[in-house]
Amino acid sequence: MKFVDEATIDVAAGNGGSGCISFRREKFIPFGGPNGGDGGRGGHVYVVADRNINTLIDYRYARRHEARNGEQGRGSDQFGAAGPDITLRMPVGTIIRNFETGEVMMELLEHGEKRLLAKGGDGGFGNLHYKTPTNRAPRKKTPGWPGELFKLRLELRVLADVGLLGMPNAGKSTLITAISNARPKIADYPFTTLHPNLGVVRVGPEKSFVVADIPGLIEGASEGAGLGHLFLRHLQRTRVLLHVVDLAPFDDVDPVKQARAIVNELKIYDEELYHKPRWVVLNKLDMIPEEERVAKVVDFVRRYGWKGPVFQISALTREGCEKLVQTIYQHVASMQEHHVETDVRFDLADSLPMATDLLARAGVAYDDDIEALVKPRGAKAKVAAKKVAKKVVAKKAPAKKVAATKVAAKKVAAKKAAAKKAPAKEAAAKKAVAVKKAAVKKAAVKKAAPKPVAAKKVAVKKAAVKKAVAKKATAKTVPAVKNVAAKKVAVKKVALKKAATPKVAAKKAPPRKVAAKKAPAKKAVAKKAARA
Ligand SMILES: Nc1nc2c(ncn2[C@@H]2O[C@H](COP(=O)(O)OP(=O)(O)OP(=O)(O)O)[C@@H](O)[C@H]2O)c(=O)[nH]1
Ligand SMILES: [Mg+2]
Repeated sequence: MKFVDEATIDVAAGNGGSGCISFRREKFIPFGGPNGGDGGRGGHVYVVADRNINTLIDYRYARRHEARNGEQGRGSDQFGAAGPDITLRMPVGTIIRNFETGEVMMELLEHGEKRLLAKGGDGGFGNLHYKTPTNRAPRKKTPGWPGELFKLRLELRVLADVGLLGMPNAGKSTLITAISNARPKIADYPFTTLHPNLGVVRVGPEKSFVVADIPGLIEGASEGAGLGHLFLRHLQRTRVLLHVVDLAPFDDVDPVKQARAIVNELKIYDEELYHKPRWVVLNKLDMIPEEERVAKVVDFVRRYGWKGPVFQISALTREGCEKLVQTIYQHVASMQEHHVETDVRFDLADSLPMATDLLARAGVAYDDDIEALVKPRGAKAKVAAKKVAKKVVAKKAPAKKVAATKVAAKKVAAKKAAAKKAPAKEAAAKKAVAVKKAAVKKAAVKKAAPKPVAAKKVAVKKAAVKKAVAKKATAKTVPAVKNVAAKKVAVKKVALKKAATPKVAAKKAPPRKVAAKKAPAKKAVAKKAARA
């Protein structure tokens, strides 16, 4: 049967029947009272989870589901009958959302779970209802209330304990066939599996768990490559993901690269899924000569930078499958018992074959640089990659430092020369003004020197210029000063030079040192100016 995991339907509960206006009319009974009955309630729409259904295909074709209206009330005290309810059967694991708002109305998680989806409207009141001692012949009735009406989006997420994840042809279907009662199609071409398959793995009497096999995932799935990434939703309710990796691919592609591509897709699709406990299952070991196996596994783990559980199996020969099944059951059962979503990768690591132990036994260390460079794309990964890139560039750094110090030295010399010119200008000015300028310079130097960051420097420059201008404005009030405009320009230039030079120098040399060197020089200049 065709597997459909999405559908949009309309459901409409029945409207209530309206009440009736009627009076008792019988021979020899004059002025018989009111006897109009109430209307009946409209039918409800229920939904029930059924484990025997595993697709939403019925809802692709039958899109509108309406319950009948309630009957109208009649005379002779007859109340209308309620409309019959209808029940929609849906697979366990269906999520029902409001189509307009996207809000989740309910999730069906257990077989037999019955929920009210749309409530039928109540029936209206007949005139019998309005009979009172003062109004013995009421001519009043009410119409029935309308039933609820929804447009719904149905989404099926299969319920399984374990999800299989991997590239096409990794051997997922072969693995589920080896360990469970599922018999999906297996073939040596990609995308053999086109929809999820569930398999029950029987570990012992009354001991079992469910595995979900989904279509293969390829790089770019989030952009629609292959079958896209929408099937990943079926892994969202699993407790553990088994990442099946083909260790002996036909086309000699790098399994590490493929594994990373899959994990990257997982991260793009859903961060929560990415953080779900994930075990690496290295498959097709029968294809590798026995003497090369350990080396190949160790190489994969080292380059992949994997530190979690790793299993080595051959789904075809069923080698290693029994151990895998037992370990999965152990962990799934412990999770069910404690009702906690523990991180099986690390918290219950004692009984798991961890990659770290594997490498420790082989005496091989993780290659951190490779790990950082090839980790899934993302903000953190980029930072890590940059760090590695810095390490590589670090070899060339000493040469740059030498060049930077040379440039810094040149700039210091230029500053000194500028400083010499500055006192000359100041000497021409009056003493009081010179003292003020020196004070302005010091203030500018203080603000420019201690801030190492380029952005801060720009701010400092502006602040220095502003302060210098402000001080000049105050200087206008000093009566002794003539040529105030010319002096202000000179002050500005000096302030700008001082603010500007530390920035350039700071880029190439440690900023604090440079600033420290410049500060005394500026003070000396200021002193000279004061003396002059
Ligand atoms: N030698 C060997 N071949 C294997 C093993 N597991 C799977 N294969 C073969 O690999 C091919 C692909 O296996 P499938 O189980 O269909 O792979 P899949 O991951 O389900 O692939 P898709 O459904 O396309 O995503 C088949 O020809 C299998 O016989 C294994 O352990 N050893
Ligand atoms: Mg398959």
